[in-house]
Amino acid sequence: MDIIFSPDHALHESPGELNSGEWVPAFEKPERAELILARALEMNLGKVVAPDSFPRGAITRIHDPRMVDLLESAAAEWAELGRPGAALPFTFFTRGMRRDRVPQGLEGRLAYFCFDAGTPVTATSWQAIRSSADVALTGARAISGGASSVFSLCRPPGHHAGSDHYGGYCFLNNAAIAVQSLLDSGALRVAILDVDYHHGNGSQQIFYERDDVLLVNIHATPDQEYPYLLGFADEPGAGAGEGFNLNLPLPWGTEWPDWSAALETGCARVADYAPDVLVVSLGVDTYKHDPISQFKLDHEHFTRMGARIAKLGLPTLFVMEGGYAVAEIGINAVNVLTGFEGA
Ligand code: Q9C
Ligand code: ZN
Repeated sequence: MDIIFSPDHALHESPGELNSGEWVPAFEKPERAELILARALEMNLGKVVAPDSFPRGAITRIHDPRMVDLLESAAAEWAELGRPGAALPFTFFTRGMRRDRVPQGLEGRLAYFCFDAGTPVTATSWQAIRSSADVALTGARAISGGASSVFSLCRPPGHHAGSDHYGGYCFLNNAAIAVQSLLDSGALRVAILDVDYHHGNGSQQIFYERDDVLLVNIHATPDQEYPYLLGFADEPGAGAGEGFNLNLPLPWGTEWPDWSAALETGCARVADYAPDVLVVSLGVDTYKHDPISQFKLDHEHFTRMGARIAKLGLPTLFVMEGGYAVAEIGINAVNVLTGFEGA
């Protein structure tokens, strides 16, 4: 399968993050994408294709234009205020606070649109953020044009970003933007299978009231794990979307037998939905040695994951999300793709 990739991803590099109360090197780093690309080439997965540039309108089909504006200008505004480093909020929403008006100042807009302290906007981040969305959109265009499978090697990742909030190393929801473009190009129903270790809260919020997108999420239970405040089993969708959101939360320590049972449940739901296209939010932070995660999958399980997904027999767009065991990220991510192709 073709690999959509842009070297522009490297323009986003987090200066570090808070982890367990300490300032540490960022887990989400440029090396991740480079090592996945290197492994894909080593395994002859396919040819590398540069992304096309898509109009901003493809992004604002999903995201609040005010948030998109903020992502584009935050770093420059931050510098103008004489602040060092990257643009980060200091405060966040909680119960009882205003949600109906966006504050004027930069700090206030960051508080309004950003939901965690791990997602800094640096001077060159926007170009990487935009190119990551273009990588997803280029993959979607190839699928709409008849390709049976494509790998959009997105970085930064996207599934934590909602229509009007960003966080979790994610700025724009690349998978959701791709899904919308597939629908706008003629698909009637699209399913998202999110196998990242963390719940894809952004994707869920975006599609929660829609029946043209089925979202199946397999992830660590929010009782124990980030993003904590969404992703429980009792979130079936709402309104027209009721029955089109399926959360399959699992406890810390989950190994392949329980994880693959959830995959079976999720795949059965996808098959029942009979979508025109499947989009896989491909996180490999379920790996047993991931530094911020608590599942126990091993290399071979990623191959089996890909093979099970292939059995659905659907045109499939893989969109890269998380995975932080950097030395082995290439093996794990590409095992899913070769498992898919070998099935
Ligand atoms: N400082 C994705 O996998 N919490 N995002 C990390 C350590 C944020 C993960 C805790 C995890 C976000 C795309
Ligand atoms: Zn993750």
